[in-house]
Amino acid sequence: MTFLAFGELMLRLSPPGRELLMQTPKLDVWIAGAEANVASALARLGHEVAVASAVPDNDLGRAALTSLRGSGADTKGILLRGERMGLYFVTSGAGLRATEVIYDRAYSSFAETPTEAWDWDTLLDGVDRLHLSGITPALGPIPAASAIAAAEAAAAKGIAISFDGNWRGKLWERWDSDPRGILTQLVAHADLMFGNHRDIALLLDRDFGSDGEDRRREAVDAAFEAFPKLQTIASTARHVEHVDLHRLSARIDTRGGHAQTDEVVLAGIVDRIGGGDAFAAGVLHALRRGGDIGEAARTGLALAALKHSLPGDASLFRQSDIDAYLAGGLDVRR
Ligand code: KDG
Repeated sequence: MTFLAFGELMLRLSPPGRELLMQTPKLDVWIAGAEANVASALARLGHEVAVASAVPDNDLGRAALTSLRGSGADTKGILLRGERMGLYFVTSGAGLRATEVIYDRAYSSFAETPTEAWDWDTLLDGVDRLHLSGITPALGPIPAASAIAAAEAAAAKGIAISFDGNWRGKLWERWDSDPRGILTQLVAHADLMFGNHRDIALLLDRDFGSDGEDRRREAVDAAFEAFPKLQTIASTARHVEHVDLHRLSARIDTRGGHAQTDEVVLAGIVDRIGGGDAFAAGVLHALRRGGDIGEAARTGLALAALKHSLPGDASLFRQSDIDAYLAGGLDVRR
């Protein structure tokens, strides 16, 4: 195994089309969870990747495992335990109504798994990159301790760690949490972070003002100073013109330079959820192929842009789709 993603494997329930939860008679079901989304996207791009998670030993858990296996990801590190699958509901926006997320994941199998149940020696065997995000520690003190234990175990073995900020205020607010105190312990072990100047502001308790290239560089320089292991910080900038019309660009900063893509216009968006995970997967994919940060930024942006064309959380794309996207031309491919 090369990549290991640790996080909650979830079910996402969405009213079809633009319906509201309180109006719809049916729900579409998708497999979700930010870290699992990254893992399945990487697996579809041909990488060896495993997921460490926990699901209940019932048909919901088994359906999630079957779906994840379908992507090519290894699910041996997924514990069958506990009572419930973590759920979340997404109501797609329309017109001037924004997309809305409701979490229903308290007491899930993953959130209730004790820290000592994760056997990091076995889970990390053969792994050369552990992928974590800020969602696991937001779930409560036990998942937070587990994420820190995972990062410490990986660091002790010399395994590289990527960390996606994935700020989820609704989750941190549910308990007496200390996001900065916890997240800094994770970032301290990471060589690669996905996050923008707002994520960095939270980590460093500093205000870097609003968007802008100078602000961004000031923030990343401060992050590089605070976290000596950190070598690369990748992020997207999104401008929402309308729920169906966004502009997206990508940027990667290293200690010695940066790469910035042009902005792409995402018109007719089908589903934006999972775009950040697709970006992370695209960056990890390009770097693993030996690409430089320019290629990584373009590939991450391509995968993120392509994800917006699909319903559900997952990125189902192959290298040939990325190549076709980067070559431009939107006419029928025959
Ligand atoms: O990036 C998509 C995730 O937000 C989604 O899969 C659910 O993991 C999830 C979360 O906590 O928001």
